[in-house]
Amino acid sequence: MKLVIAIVQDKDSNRLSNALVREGFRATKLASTGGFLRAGNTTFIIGIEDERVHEVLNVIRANCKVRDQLVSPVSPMGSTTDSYIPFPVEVQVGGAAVFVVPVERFEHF
Ligand code: 2BA
Repeated sequence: MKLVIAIVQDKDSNRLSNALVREGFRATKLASTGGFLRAGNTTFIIGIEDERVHEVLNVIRANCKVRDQLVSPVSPMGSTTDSYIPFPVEVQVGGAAVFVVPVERFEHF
């Protein structure tokens, strides 16, 4: 068994949970915050048999979009603040950051 941990953008989270339910996967959604953008995102944890991992990954891939987002850096790169102008920079976010980890044991009472 594997645990799929998928961090997705909030904009994709409803569509992804609907698709997972429709395809018969069990999932838990956690509200999370990205360390870099400090914006809300959604973390899905999905316990799944090894042979179905690729199906879950396909559902995630099909329902999570890559988007460009503008970010204002929170602090200057150098040591002087006098001439600091916080130019927004564009970063590409998503579709999803996915970890697949082995599960030693699963009990469901
Ligand atoms: P954030 O940490 O808010 O990152 C949002 C986006 O900012 C990232 O998109 C990436 O394009 C950019 N970014 C992140 N750290 C950066 C840095 N040090 N320098 C330059 N650009 C940076 P994604 O890579 O698609 O990540 C989306 C969200 O997935 C992340 O939100 C974070 O919550 C999670 N994530 C991504 N990689 C992770 C990892 N290795 N471990 C844990 N969480 C991860």
